[in-house]
Amino acid sequence: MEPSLNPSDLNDVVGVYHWSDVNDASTALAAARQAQHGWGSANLPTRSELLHNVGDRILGVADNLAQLLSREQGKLLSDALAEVKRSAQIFHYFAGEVLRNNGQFVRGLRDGFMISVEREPVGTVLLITPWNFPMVVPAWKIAAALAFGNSVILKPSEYTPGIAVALTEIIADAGFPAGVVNLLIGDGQLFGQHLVENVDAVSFTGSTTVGRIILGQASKNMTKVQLELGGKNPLVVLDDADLDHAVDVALQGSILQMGQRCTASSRLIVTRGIHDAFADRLTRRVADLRIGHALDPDTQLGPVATDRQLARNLEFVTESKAAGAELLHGDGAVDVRTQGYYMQPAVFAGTRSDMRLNIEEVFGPVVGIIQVGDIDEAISVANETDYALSSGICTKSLNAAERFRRSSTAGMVMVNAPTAGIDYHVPFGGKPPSGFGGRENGSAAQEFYTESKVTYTYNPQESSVDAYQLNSATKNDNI
Ligand code: UN1
Repeated sequence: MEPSLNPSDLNDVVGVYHWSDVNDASTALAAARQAQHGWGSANLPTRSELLHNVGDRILGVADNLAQLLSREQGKLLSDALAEVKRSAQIFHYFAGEVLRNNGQFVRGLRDGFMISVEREPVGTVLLITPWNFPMVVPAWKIAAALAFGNSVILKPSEYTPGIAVALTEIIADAGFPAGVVNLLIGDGQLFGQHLVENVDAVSFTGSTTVGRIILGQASKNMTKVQLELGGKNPLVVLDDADLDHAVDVALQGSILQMGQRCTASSRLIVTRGIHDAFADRLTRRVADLRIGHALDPDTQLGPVATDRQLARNLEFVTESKAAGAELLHGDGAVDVRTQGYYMQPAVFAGTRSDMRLNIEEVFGPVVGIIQVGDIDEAISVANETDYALSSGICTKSLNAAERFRRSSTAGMVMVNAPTAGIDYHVPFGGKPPSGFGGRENGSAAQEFYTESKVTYTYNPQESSVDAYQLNSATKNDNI
């Protein structure tokens, strides 16, 4: 049994949870396997209604879920409520996708042949989810997996078990058959490999380091894998940008939600003409943020979610100072009444691409400004990264935005908008090593959660042509 503490107030025990072991994992696997067949062939309107029902139930208890999410993860109550509501919308969206899982029916190349292409469930899928969005990431993986007829084993971050318990209880109460959705809590190192090798597919959101390990394990039995990994997302601000708007975008993308997003804007690349005004205004906005308990309605910046993450963030601050970056804000003490994982957000100027701050994903409110001469240099610096998740540009020039869009190596490009924040009805994700194995959400979800079954049907009674011959010009003796 492990206690889960509130990052805003370490005296507040949010819950005490049983951590699963390898026996629990085997039980979950057997249950999921047994339930999958029935679920995969369940009546489509029933399947759709159940998913819709989950969305409705989430909305019915949205305030309670938001409280729990905020207490467990440390995000502001308003952000938590937005995440809960979006999770409900995602269940509603995928309820519709159940009925849009259309195949194709086409004429074959040989006369008398008809071919159907249908999408079948992959089978039993393992969903491994992070602590930064502990409701919406499980929601979009579970909803998609279920919509297309799979059974599910959810393994949420050990830092956020409570919201996963709440979500899976809602799913159970909505009327899903037993075994269709299973939950394992705790240290994935104890049972993760066993599951990865024995399920049909794994969808993982987390660090690139762990993603690589999962990919290695999956190779044994060729388990289908989808990985949504780290980022080092550039936000370019050009001289002609609307200054207030650009500062807003940078603040949203890099500091708010404590920078705890894989899509966070973590390199601010700013051209010379606007640089000083931008750095000055951003610093003032950051310095004005009220840091405090996430449930306090006056708070604008809550705590970091975990002790490990706090230590990592502070290490980046110390090291960047030592490396010669200029700390514009972030050295002061934090005055909060409760004891929690609080820190001042840090903004550095005078940083370079070769500094660790601009190379590794921090996952915290620590951001560096890189000054550049013009758009050409901005584009090349933006692409000076191993990651390829999201990128952004602030400019009034359509031409500059279009050039940036075409040259960016990232999987997603935001124009005059934060690199973070996504829509669930379009594909989401990056290129390796930020993503692997296909995108999530929108039309991409069906690709991952189904396999195609192609059936060729020949009717000899209806065709006078030899079935084993292609039509004249393309006749191929090997067929
Ligand atoms: C969102 O922006 O609402 O950390 C979710 C991230 C993604 C989730 C984004 N894994 O940015």
